[in-house]
Amino acid sequence: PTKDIAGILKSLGVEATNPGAAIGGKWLPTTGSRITSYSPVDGSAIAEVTLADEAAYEKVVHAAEEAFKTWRMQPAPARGEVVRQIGLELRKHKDALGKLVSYEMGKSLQEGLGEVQEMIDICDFAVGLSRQLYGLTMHSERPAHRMYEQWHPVGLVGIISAFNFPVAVWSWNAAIAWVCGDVCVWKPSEKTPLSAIACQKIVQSVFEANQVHPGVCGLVIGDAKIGQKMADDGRFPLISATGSTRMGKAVGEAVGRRLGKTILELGGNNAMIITENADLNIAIPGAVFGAVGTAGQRCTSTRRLIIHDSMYEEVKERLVKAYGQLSIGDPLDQNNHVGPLIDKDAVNQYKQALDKILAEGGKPVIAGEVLTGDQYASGCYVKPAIYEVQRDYEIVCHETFAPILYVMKYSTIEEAIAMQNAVPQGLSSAIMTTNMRESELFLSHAGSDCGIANVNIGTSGAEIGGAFGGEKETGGGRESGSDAWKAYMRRQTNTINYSTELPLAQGIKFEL
Ligand code: UN1
Repeated sequence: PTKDIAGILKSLGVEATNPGAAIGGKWLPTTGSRITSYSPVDGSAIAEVTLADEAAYEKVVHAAEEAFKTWRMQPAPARGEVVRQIGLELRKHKDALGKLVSYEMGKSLQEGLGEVQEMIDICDFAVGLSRQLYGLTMHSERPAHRMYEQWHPVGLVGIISAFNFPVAVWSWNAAIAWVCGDVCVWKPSEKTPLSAIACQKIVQSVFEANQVHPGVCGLVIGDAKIGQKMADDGRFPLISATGSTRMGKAVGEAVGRRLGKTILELGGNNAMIITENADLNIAIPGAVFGAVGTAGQRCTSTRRLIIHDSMYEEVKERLVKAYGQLSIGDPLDQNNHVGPLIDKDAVNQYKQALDKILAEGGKPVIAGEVLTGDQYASGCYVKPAIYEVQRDYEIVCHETFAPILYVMKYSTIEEAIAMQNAVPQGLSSAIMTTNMRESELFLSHAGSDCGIANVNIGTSGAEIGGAFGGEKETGGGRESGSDAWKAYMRRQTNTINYSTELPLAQGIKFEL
């Protein structure tokens, strides 16, 4: 299935060697180091990218500043129309882009296509939103005064995204930011640069057809240093960063020092509670997809199962049976359920985590191992593992970006919720129950402390219509649907006096 990769790259306009910086469709020559994007699927070199250097970065940021002056004056629905056309263009390229994402990142083809579908969906959402950037009107306490609020674009939005959703997370930010009147500079993960280049080309064709200033969509491919530069750069009023908690703390600190705004969407350590009232025909597939989907490399992946005593042995047995049916291999082959990890560094982290689990006293239910053999020649394939652990192990409180599932027991629902909350991260959570008292407690103020709390569905696979993000070390930011758009705009309160007097608020008298 990956044999047609040359054709896929060609149809998306990705060359053998690509500059790593662009202002719309203008690709900038750079003198940065040259990197090769290797596929974790089969270890092949796909294409090369020259990383953005300082001069290219400056040009992209400068073009964004220029572009903002005209883009912000376009009516929001006109900006929405451009985003609508991007959605149409993405539909045309869904198959090729989905395959490239799958081949470059290693997720299953279904998930690669699903990711492009998320991009299409967020474009549709943003088009409607472009006519709904509502502010409130308030009644003034002063006679013949009108008071209302309006939302203006913030300006340059820096988007830092991770390898695991190499295209969708960018689109959640960019599509919303654009209808809000902002301009974007994107620093994708240097582990998935080609998927980013393909997106830049898709957008550019629409921009050119609509005479949009190319600076509205900037791209700088680089390492953490470029991300840090953006975080320090006062020309970006807003930085939206998705990735590890370690990265988010560095970005948050830098942006905070200059009192800029951030949207941080960082690590998760997502648990599913399986109660004595769970329907296991839903719970088991939900847990398995959550734990092994994307090879455990979603920030929403299920990492912990908190299981009622009375169900514990049965759940374990059914998990072992389900894991026994998983086929691991080329993610573009639709018969496989689990693809590779992103690279060998990730494999090392997986191995280190397994050592740590055992050192802390964890017991294998299904022991993890790195897979070898012809079809695993890239060295990036690992076996999805399950370990019995105690809730307070250090490794259990840490997000390992790999298919490792921890199982543990509880006896009361209050205890289960406390266990679910007893980690530093707060992204996603789920309860499997048919009992209304349990599910309502889980969703109450005394329940899950996460940004996402689900009943009878897994922890991953959120829809774009809701606000996406989480609390605590997950960073507190919200992207995508609901009113997440407000973070991309600045609020202005306006009071207008249409009388011939100058009454003061709070009844203050000031007479000359
Ligand atoms: C991420 O892993 O950074 O809910 C995003 C999900 C996806 C998004 C995950 N819609 O699993």
